[in-house]
Amino acid sequence: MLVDTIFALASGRGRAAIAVLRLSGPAAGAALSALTGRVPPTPRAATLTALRHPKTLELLDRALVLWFPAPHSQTGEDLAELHLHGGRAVIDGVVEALGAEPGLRAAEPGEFTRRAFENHKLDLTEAEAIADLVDAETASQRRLALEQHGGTLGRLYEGWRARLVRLLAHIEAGIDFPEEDLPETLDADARAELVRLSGDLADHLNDGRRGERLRSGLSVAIIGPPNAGKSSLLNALARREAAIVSAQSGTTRDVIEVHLDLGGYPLIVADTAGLRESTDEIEQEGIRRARDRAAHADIKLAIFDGALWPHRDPATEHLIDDATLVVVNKLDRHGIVAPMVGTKAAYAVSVLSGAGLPELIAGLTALAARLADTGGRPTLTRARHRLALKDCLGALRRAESASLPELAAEDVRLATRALGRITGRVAIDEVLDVIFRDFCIGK
Ligand SMILES: Nc1nc2c(ncn2[C@@H]2O[C@H](COP(=O)(O)OP(=O)(O)OP(=O)(O)O)[C@@H](O)[C@H]2O)c(=O)[nH]1
Ligand SMILES: [Mg+2]
Repeated sequence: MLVDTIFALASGRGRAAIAVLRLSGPAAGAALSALTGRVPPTPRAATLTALRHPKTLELLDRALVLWFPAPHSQTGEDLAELHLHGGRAVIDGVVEALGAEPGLRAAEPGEFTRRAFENHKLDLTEAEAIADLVDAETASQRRLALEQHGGTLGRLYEGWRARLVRLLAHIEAGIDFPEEDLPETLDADARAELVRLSGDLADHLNDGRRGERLRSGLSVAIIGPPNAGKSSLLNALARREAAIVSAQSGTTRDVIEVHLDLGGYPLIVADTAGLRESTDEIEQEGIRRARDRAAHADIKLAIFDGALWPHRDPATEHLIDDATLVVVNKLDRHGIVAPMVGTKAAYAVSVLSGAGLPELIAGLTALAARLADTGGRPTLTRARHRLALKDCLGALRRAESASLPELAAEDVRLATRALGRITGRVAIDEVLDVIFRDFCIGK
């Protein structure tokens, strides 16, 4: 099969000191020679060289060139990196020249990483980790992506898959070589291993969605009655005037979101409309959205208007649960230092003066850590992993209760395939398309 040679800008668009362009494939060396007018430079060494248009010989840039001959490259193919000066005209000139070379074309999204996967340089969990690393906005997301990139998750799943393959061989040996009488059920060893494996999987699945939460950001909903200071709190957390604040109740109608990095945890904080009975159609819709946010949030900040203390809005109080931090605002007006709401200790704050806010932020960070800290254990980070693991566990549970060893063997085979879908160690073209489609070009 003839493989195209692909090229793409690996660094971001826009003016920069340096722009990195990568080429990968069998014609990479020839294209490099055409641009530099010489044989490819010493492998894996930085070489400063002039780049000229192969046809017009016009000088395009003086660039640093790196040459990685196959198979010792990121993609496993011949690969070259051009470290250009990061100006538009420089990049355009080189891209135009490369596009005119035989066998070269612009890369599709994710194509470099896909080639690395197809050449067994990494498994699918590691490929996904590259996308996550590029998207990581906080330290904890970076840590999670780096662990997965290092192969911890892939190794865990491959370890389980290897155990399943051994178990399958064991069961099938019993079927193919029965002594005298055909075995009616699984032997005790096989059964014990099945139970151990499904226990391990169930533990891993029962992780409170930590990895997925960390990867996508924890959702926080600020809820409360009108005028309690929800928008003021959002602005204080965001340190900017993201939402309109006014003494008029019913100011906020729509959901307003800000992204925050709190102690390394990614938070998506939403300010919502004040909860109250309303006849205004727009406000009613806002309140419906507020309730919807509250229902789906990982964390709720229930904020009460301390100026009305001890009155507390029953609609807000009703929504308090384990993942709720209760806040009584306007401490400057009520002066109660340790308010209780039901059985819950509330944070007394004044968003206006800033009093009590450090304690509230510390509490919020601690709760985020409790919900998203993976404790360094390999943690699934995507719904794709979870689905495959659930399929695998389902098949193992069926195998445990199978009436015949033949049926158990078939279920174990299905379980093995389900795990293989995660790391990509089985034929799974349709899964590949879905994963690499989400990459951006040049990765
Ligand atoms: N005294 C005092 N006033 C505050 C404090 N925090 C907010 N306010 C005032 O309370 C009023 C309402 O604040 P908002 O932040 O708009 O309240 P909200 O909960 O978003 O209100 P709605 O959007 O109408 O639901 C404004 O006039 C704020 O300036 C505080 O800590 N102390
Ligand atoms: Mg508001």
